[in-house]
Amino acid sequence: MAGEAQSDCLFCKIVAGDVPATVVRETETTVAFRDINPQAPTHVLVIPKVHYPDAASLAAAEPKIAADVLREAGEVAAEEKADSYRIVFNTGTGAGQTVFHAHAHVLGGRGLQWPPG
Ligand code: D5M
Repeated sequence: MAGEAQSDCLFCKIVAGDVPATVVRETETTVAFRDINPQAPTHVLVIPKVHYPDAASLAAAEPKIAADVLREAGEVAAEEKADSYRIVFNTGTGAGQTVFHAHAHVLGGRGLQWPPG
């Protein structure tokens, strides 16, 4: 059913505590943890606890939780003292999405180029 944990999903396993992660924040609806392959001094992933394959499908089904993810991304940036930062939702393999559980990348702590590659 939509939103239910998927047994083959890495980020559902992190939510369940079955795969370790360096968690920096947790709320009733979200978990934020450090990316295993950081691309900037601050590189934190914010995920909803419910499973949706990407940010747009999350927002369509659970707009409040999608807003929770965005708010938590801002809280992470504030805690990391990143006054300039980028929130990225890679969507689809062509855009570099490799984990099909909605997640926001929060990147900061260095200058960020535009446009991204
Ligand atoms: O982003 C998926 C991101 O997930 C990518 O930057 C690596 C990160 N990742 C993968 N496995 C882990 C674990 N176990 N802990 C923390 N971070 C992880 P995408 O936008 O799908 O390419």
